[in-house]
Amino acid sequence: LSLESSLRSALEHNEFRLYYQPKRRMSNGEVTGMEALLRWEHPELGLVLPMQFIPLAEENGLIIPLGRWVFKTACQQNVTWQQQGYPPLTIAINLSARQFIDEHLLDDIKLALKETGMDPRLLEVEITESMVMRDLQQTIQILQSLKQMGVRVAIDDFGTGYSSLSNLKQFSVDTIKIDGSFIQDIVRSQEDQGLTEAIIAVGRSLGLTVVAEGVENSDQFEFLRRHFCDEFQGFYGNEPLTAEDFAQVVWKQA
Ligand code: G
Ligand code: G
Ligand code: MN
Ligand code: NA
Repeated sequence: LSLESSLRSALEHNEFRLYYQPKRRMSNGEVTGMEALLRWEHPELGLVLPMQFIPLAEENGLIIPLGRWVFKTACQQNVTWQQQGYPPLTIAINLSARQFIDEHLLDDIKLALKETGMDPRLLEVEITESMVMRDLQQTIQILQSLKQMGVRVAIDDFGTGYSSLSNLKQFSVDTIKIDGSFIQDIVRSQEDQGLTEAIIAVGRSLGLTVVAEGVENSDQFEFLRRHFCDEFQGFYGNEPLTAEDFAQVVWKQA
């Protein structure tokens, strides 16, 4: 049975899961929010990562109903945690290209917010640089509508695409996330150090929150902290966690 044919029935069979990775403030380690990361619990293959099925889901269109499931599940989890008395944290969801240009995107997000009663200001959507550069006028419209709804916007994998600084200013985004590929060798590579410092400077001058992704060790963390990166995400903080583990690890520790 091919991955593609079992992917089609995975949604009906309730095989998708969301994991939640904390984002932490560099200055004090406080959790500021989380990113929802999709996983497929395949009955035979076990946990399948998005890289193996998102491109397929984009091709066959399943990404649209799957995306709706992600919006709804993430919003519901956010509300549930607050009903359980945990502090309000932002939750970020990833959009892929086909979702971003889908004519029903805004309605789908509005519906998820309405059905769950989630505060829109706690929702952030992550889009990549390459997605925003396709059609600038359309991008500006979509981002303005999200802003009007109160939803935050992050540019994901920042530094790997080609958005110009003037575009970034026009988009009125809230956050840029430095791609993990810059962080990986940051301790040894002067080039990656320079690029990372430049991205942080861009973010600061535009008044954006700058988040470093893929931070795995204390040397990487220290470099970023010394250079005034705002927040970080990565195994050095936490790996992506199930909802149950998130509550245990983040709120109930010591
Ligand atoms: O969790 P992981 O590092 O394997 O994610 C790999 C890629 O999959 C990332 O680029 C991420 O943006 C994407 N991704 C993760 N969850 C979702 C999701 O719910 N929807 C979409 N469209 N992409 C996702
Ligand atoms: O493209 P995007 O940033 O949405 O994807 C984030 C991906 O990075 C997720 O698949 C997540 O599982 C993965 N990830 C999270 N923390 C780390 C880390 O510290 N190191 C590495 N290599 N990957 C990470
Ligand atoms: Mn992301
Ligand atoms: Na990324």
